[in-house]
Amino acid sequence: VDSKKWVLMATAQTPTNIAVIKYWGKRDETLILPVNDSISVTLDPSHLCTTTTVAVSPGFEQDRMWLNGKEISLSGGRFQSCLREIRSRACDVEDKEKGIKIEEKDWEKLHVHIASYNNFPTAAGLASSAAGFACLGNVQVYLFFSLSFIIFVFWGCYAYILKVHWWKIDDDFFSLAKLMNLKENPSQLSAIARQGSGSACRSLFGGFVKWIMGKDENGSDSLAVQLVEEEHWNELVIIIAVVSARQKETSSTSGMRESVETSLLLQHRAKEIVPKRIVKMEEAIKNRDFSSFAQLTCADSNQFHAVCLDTSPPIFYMNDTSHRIISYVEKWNCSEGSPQVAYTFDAGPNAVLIARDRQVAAQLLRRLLFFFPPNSDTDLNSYVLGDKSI
Ligand code: 2P0
Repeated sequence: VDSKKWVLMATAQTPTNIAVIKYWGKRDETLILPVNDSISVTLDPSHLCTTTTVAVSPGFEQDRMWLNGKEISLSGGRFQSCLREIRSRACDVEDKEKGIKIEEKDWEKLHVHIASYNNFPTAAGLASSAAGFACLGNVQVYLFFSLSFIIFVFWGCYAYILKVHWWKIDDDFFSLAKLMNLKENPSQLSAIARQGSGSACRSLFGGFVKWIMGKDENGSDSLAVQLVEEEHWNELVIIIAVVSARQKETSSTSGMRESVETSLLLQHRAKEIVPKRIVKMEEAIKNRDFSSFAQLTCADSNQFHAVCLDTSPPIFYMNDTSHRIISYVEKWNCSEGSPQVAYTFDAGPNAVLIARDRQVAAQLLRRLLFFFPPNSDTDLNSYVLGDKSI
């Protein structure tokens, strides 16, 4: 590598995932090893995703990163460990046409520039969430691989975002891994993503994904696997209702640390409840058994929030509106005689609602708009995504 004139770039789109059996609690904080297995569904990146371009050039003097156009610090340990892991696996890259050759040993010396944008609708306030993406540890990782979590920008009304297609993952997904010509398979890459942010490892596959907690102390077997192929259960529709105008007060990382330290319910859940639930959930997904799927999803969300309440001091992620949505869905399911909609809430008040099919989703959307009308100053069209599919 002798010329300072070239820049090599790779771009990737990275989706988010929503857990139906939650990850909450680490047994190793540095390696990010969880206390239980978890299962998630990967969302369609055309609706909610981050597009990341990674560039490398001998002309770059340091690693730098921009999030939605604003430069952010890369000093965090998580970022550095991911970069180290990726660099150590980087392979030769050659572009004969342009006369560029980067050998394995060169990657140690080359710095990267990373630019990342999210595709949340700006008018909805969702895209202006650079500040709302408070946990830069997460952000840094998902820029590379995937992401765990999208922390929505909150405002005092609802946004409905519909997902109707399962996303199929391909090689373009891994921007940095691609740039550095990594040979690892997605499961092996997931173990690197995990070290940046736990739930990020589940976004390396489409469809339903399980993060196996693993047993090794070094974390080598704590990785993600795809449970069923992307098209397996494509009748499901996911609607995300953005509920609150406030940013969450307790980050997931510190919240789960406090729960591990203080909640007896967490210990019981990790040992006695989740292992059985994981088996049942895998069965429900395999058989496309919506009743069982919905029952397990709702129960696990409720237990995760019960663990938060069992933490000292207690952590409140849901708000009154979240509770009203739960009551509403429970009543609806009860009146139909079998579940039509599953709900799940992560470390925040926003509702993730999973409808059994498109008819139910259309009904759900109408009912949400009726019972939880958006603020009058909201332009609904600006944040209803994917509604044409319903
Ligand atoms: C999950 N959450 O399974 C659960 C449910 C939040 C509630 O994974 O510390 O941002 O970076 O590993 O991945 C959020 O945790 O935390 C999370 P770190 P992460 O999706």
